[in-house]
Amino acid sequence: MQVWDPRIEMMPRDELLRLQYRLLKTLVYRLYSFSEFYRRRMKDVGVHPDDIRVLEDVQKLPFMYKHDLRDNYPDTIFTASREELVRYHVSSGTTGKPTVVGYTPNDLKNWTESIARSLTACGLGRGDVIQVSYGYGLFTGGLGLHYGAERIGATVLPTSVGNTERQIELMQDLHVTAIACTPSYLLHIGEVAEKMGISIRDDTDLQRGILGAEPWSDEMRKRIQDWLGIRAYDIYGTSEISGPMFTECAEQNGIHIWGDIALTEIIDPDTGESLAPGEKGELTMTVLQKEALPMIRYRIGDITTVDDDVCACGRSHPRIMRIMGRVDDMLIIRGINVFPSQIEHALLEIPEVGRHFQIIVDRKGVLDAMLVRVEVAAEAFSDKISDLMSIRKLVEHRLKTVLNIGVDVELVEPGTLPRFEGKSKKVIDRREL
Ligand code: DLL
Repeated sequence: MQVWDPRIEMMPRDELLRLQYRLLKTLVYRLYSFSEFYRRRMKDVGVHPDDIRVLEDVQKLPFMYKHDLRDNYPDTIFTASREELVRYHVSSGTTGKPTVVGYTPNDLKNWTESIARSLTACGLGRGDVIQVSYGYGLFTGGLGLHYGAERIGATVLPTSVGNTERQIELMQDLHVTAIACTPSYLLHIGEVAEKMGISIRDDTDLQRGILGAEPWSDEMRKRIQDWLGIRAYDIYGTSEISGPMFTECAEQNGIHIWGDIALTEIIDPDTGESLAPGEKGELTMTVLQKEALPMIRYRIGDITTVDDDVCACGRSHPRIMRIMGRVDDMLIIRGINVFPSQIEHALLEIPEVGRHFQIIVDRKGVLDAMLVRVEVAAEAFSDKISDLMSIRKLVEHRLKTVLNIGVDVELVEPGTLPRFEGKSKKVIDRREL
């Protein structure tokens, strides 16, 4: 097994905790001394850097939210001067103002090192050809993976998104061994390849997928692996913490969060209290070494659990389990909480169901109504109404059992629902209109 930086990645847990404490203390002193914004924040909750005496004292520090970046648009919160910055990324800002993230040379170095460790943990290295099919540009996916892959000595094919047929030709011609893209885009690539008469499994050298930037389920992983003949690894990050940073290892059992890079907490989203390992809550991170845009107890909004045990691979850093969704993705349907990921999980367990679905939420009179549109699997598709009726009944029954509410199901032909090159949009909530 290859390990990029064994000294850090295999560090005994107590040493790692001491390192985190030292980094936290340094960060807090630096921000209190030099940043008006952070000093004010700390004073508002009555905490001084001297009060941080053990690692758990991180809980005394105030939270940060995405709106802190929006309110300080574009860069008044930065703790590095213009002369020190070497890169900006800008998030698309689906709601409200976009957020701008700045990087110093050290910020880029730490980001790249983090991805180098992660890609190595996924089994990649020299001799691999990595097709980076995340968007290049303001989005962090393309450039983040690009520099991380170069750092480990792999060969990068910087295709970015789009022009899918060409991507598939290049994948074949240049003997691509790994692809980094959203799971949705890989599904699309697989389908377009089939239309071109190419099987990714049999006619390419693809062995690994580094898939993330959107929620996906273990069932989807299984389908992708079985269909395309690859191993699919989950990759996680957000622009505010730099970009894509953390992945699973060969165990495929949780995403390693490098503890010298980020201090992870799981918070009860309602009370703000810290939760124990294994308890489900909102992921909150303190990025320990960021120079240009430090994030302290940043409430990311993603729901997950943390596993603190040393991984079977020997890496000692904590792992987060698959993201179940975002706090703000949760749909409240007739008073019941529903995460789109639960729906994906339930649907993909049914072999007659294809890989694509869409959730439409509407209001009928005073009641919420949810319609799940599902593609039937190509193998299961027939023109016989009676077959389709029984699949629909099965799907409705399964969803009712999992979600505890009745849901309308509409079966559609394979290839009908929209396909996505970047992050997918699976939920249409018409109640918002
Ligand atoms: O999506 C960074 C990234 C690029 C991650 C490439 C992975 C690969 P943002 O655009 O700021 O950054 O969006 C961050 O996307 O808070 C999650 O809600 C979601 N997300 C990212 N990775 C995953 C994942 C990039 N593996 C937001 N599983 C996050 C589930 C994910 N959700």
